[in-house]
Amino acid sequence: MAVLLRGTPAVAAATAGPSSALLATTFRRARGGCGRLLPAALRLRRAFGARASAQPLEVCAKESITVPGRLGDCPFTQRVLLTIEEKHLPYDLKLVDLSNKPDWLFAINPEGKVPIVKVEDKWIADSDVITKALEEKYPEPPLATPADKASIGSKIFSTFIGFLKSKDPSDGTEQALLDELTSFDTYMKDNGPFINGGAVSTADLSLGPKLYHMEIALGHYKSWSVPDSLSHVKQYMKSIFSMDSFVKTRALQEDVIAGWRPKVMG
Ligand SMILES: N[C@@H](CCC(=O)N[C@@H](CS)C(=O)NCC(=O)O)C(=O)O
Repeated sequence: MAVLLRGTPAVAAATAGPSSALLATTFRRARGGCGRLLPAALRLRRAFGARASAQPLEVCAKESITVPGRLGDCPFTQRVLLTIEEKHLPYDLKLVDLSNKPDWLFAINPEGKVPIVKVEDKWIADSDVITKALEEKYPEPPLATPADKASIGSKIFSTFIGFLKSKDPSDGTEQALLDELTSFDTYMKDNGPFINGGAVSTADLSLGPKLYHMEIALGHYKSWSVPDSLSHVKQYMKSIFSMDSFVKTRALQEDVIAGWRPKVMG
């Protein structure tokens, strides 16, 4: 089963709590600003961008397992949605029940995974490939992270999963995660507030959802949280998690918890 969500722009999601963000009314992103006065160059760029993307992008995404008709808990999908939101592009979400995958899903992605986005009449799978394609087709505002910084923080997700799945408190998985977070903390102290300095870029949009999953899953399953000594990591998470685009596209905590359960139990 799939649920197609189209709707009018809504500002409610930016201020609403986690349980009401991205419900079935809010999926077409407003273009341009919100009544703010923009510099001429930015107005032109946005006007051009809006023309280039008159048709909403179609995005296939995981459906919530706790609230039908709502966006689910896939960090790769959130990364893609954050990119689309930060580029001010309109989009329609097609929610897919991953526990009962429809045939059409395999027709557009034989792997049967989401996210999948239709760019120039072609379905593209995998968040890496999708975000690169979006950057090429919609270069404004530029979001690419320079190559020498693109892998900053990239081992945090795998070490988080290792620790989450671990049943032996002395197997070193917690320390492996702490080592990655400590190295990220040192980097952010010298280079922040974002990975590429002052402006958010693709590396942040990829890492942010993964840190969100880490916080919720480790908090729930291991009563663990990022140590206060890693203050730059904590500040970074706070900044990313409070971005309007993040609030609008984040998963419900219940979905994140339910989504990781098989890995914890397995
Ligand atoms: N490398 C892919 C991973 C996508 C992925 O694993 N998606 C999960 C949901 S978060 C999925 O569709 N799982 C369905 C399945 O594995 O059958 C990406 O970056 O887009």
